[in-house]
Amino acid sequence: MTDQDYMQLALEEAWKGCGFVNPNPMVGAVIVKNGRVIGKGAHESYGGPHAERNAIVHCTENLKDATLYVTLAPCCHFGKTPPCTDAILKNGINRVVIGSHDPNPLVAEKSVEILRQHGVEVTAGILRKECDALNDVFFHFIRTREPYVVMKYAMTMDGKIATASRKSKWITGEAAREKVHQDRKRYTAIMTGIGTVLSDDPLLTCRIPGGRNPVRIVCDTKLRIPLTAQLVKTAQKTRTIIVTGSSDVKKRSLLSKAGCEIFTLPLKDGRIDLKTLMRRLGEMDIDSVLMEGGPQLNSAALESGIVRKVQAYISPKLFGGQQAKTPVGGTGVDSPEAAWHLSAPLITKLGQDILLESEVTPC
Ligand code: AOF
Ligand code: ZN
Repeated sequence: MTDQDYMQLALEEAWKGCGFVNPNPMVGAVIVKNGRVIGKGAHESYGGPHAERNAIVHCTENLKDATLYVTLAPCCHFGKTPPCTDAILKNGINRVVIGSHDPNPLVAEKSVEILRQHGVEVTAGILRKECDALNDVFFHFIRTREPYVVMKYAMTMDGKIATASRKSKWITGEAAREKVHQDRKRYTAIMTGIGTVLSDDPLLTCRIPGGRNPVRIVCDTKLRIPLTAQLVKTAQKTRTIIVTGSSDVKKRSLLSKAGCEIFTLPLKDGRIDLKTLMRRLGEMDIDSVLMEGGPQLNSAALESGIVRKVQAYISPKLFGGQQAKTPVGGTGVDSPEAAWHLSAPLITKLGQDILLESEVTPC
């Protein structure tokens, strides 16, 4: 087994924390001695022990002269838990292999220095790309304090998200839908627009075993959401935020009574200012938002510059129809040069469908 193989095991371990550690990072650790894995651990819940300490606790034998593989540089600060560097040194681990660098200013390169000063051999950057991808949310949030926004849509091969008669259930197959539910667990919040609520009456919950529901957010400028909407009817059980510019006192009070939280934001050109909304969500420690909206919300989000990743699910079907909707509305760009530029996509095959995932290059 190589360093890469052990780091791969640590990465698999890290996923155990998916959906339960935000806004902290997902981290996995593996401890190896004489060519055998003697302990594994993950950061499993927000505020709980870090991955390194969990791996140490799970060790089946003495750790002296063992190697620790960890997907993110160990911490060296007193936060909710004591520094992992202390535990590494106390247990006589003599080599530490790191995936990602930690941008947290409390950690940065300090922990590597501490370990080296104490004679521990440190190798950094093993499977760095994979380890960085695991925590795209954490890295973005710790730098900006604004949520990492993922714009998701499902379309046919002729680029339609609904038929001309506005029917959209179901475009993609089972495997693609399963991936969407995993993402509803991974990202802290899910956001949609009033158009989608009125046409689809969605629940926006996570329906996989061991899942956890995202905070549900509806952008509803004029507070048109019906009290009979599934989102409103289930708001007592699952946190639901309606973002509006309306001061309709009666409707606000009825929605509050049903368990919804109402956020009032000043409107910009008659629309919710999504950048301000993101700042406000960031203050609430909401580190990530999965957008499952329609063409209006998608164009507003792109125009306001909040989108960091685009997920396009493409199904081998054709809907046709001049009036059938496409994923991004608004007026669009004038010339191809003015396009939003995306990174080369990661391509995943999901049953008959494919998923293209690209980062949005900031302007
Ligand atoms: C984690 N889990 O496994 C590791 C982290 O507030 P604290 O004490 O939990 O510390 C959070 C910081 O610790 C986090 O921002 C990151 O920089 C570092 N490492 N955090 O939540 C872990 N190894
Ligand atoms: Zn730590």
